[in-house]
Amino acid sequence: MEQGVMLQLCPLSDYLEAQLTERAPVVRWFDLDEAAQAAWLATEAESAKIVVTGGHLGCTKDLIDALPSLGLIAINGVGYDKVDVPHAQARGVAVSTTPGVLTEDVADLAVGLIIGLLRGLPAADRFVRDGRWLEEGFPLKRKVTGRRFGVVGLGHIGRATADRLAAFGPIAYHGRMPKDAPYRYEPDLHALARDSDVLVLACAATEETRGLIDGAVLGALGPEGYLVNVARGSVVDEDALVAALERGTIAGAALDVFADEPVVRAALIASDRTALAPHIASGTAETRKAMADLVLANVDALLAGAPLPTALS
Ligand code: 8YV
Repeated sequence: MEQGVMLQLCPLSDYLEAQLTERAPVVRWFDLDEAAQAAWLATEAESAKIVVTGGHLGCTKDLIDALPSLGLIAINGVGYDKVDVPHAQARGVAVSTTPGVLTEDVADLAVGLIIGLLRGLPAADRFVRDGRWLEEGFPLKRKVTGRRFGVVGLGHIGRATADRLAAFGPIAYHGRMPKDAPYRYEPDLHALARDSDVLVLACAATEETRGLIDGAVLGALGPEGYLVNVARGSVVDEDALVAALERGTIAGAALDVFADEPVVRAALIASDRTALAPHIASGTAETRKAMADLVLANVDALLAGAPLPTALS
């Protein structure tokens, strides 16, 4: 395929940006304002062969439709909820992701968030920095070992999370169907929430899982229960979550993902029941390098007219 131009929709690692520019001219789409984007499309749209984007951002249907020669949307991530994949594929546009390489990091972060939330690590850090230790002791927090963990979505990330959490306490999981795993399958999400001390979200964001964690599920989790989300913000009804945190109908929540990120609701920021992270689950140098190499493998394959290594089917 003629190399064409690549549209880069969001900032990427220095390594990936440098590698992309070695392959073809790159248009930094996120640096252009709306008028500049429209002007570019009016004259250059035909030249764009590849879109490179993040899992959190995807690519709009409008942009797909505005690029007649587009051959690939290369997502630097595993989530493809922000791309209308059937629509892209119907237009002959392949969509690739970076499966496998970020599983362990996301699972590690889920465990870190659980310990951080139950032991109050964000507040403990502030406590030392603010000099309050000189005046008083840090309040007692909650024990992690012995908790009952419920995992929603036992895909690769859910399984890796469950395997780590098994060192701390009993595991049950919910999903569309039981998996070949040494953990208790719970077909009823409300029952899973009721029987869990910590409910960890690791499912894909789909129409089916949109708002899955609603007031009723949070109510079932109960005033001693904690919610941890390393999946997508859309899986949680954030109004219901804010209400549950404010009323103390759940004990707390640790969140790496948000409905409208990077905008985080003031109520989640203000709550002393939350531990918050800026969507960093795959954010290690090692994993971002491995993700970048998978993006590049797909870009190279498209340019060479070869089969794409990790395209969605
Ligand atoms: C990234 C992600 O933060 O894999 C995903 O779907 O959301 C994350 O790994 C993001 O895609 C980085 O571009």
